Amino acid sequence: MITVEAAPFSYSFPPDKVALIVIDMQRDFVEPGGFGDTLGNDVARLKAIIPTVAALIGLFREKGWPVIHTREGHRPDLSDLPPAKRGRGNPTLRIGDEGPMGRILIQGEAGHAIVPELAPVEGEIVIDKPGKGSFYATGLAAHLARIGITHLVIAGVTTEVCVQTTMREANDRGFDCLLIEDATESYFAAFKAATLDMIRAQGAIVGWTAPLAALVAAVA
Ligand code: C5J
Repeated sequence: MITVEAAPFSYSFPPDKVALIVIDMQRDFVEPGGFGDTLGNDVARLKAIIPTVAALIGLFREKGWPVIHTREGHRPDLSDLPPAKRGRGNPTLRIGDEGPMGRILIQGEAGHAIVPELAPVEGEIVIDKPGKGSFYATGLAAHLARIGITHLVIAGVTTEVCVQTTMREANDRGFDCLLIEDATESYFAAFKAATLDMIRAQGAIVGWTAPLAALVAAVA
């Protein structure tokens, strides 16, 4: 077992049963003109974590541990987009509309791609998901079962939406999850802080959190 100094108490994982899930590090969330921007958010906050996420991915690749990427998005015919999701909020462009990086949040468009610095390499699993959680309407659970994963290290955006939803889904399915604090970000600093608190509360009711440095120190 490898033990990480984490909160609310140390997190231990078997190195042959751990995987990294990098959630939605797509141009649509971190670059101007994408989905996050159309909703009125400051995307610069999210772009800032790219080097830390890259270092985390590098650590897993170096160790030969599985790296899984997710992408939020929809089919070009919008058949997997609930009207409630398309109608939500007051964005300048809605999901499926043509934007500067192609159609907003649509599979295959430039904005849907993972940022080049974090691009998946051959052999890494990429999960396309229509919802906020990574387990809903995807093959993620089957992939994790097939490769014998019991512990998940989690990174990506946004902390209180897709990251938190995925972590709760994973927790309910029996995975022990560690969220890397400086490898996740929200458009709202207060929401990130509150989410980290909620995850760790009541004796790690959803899971653990730790900075990347703590994980690096543990695996050294
Ligand atoms: C959002 C996400 N925030 N990836 N998606 O709509 O968190």
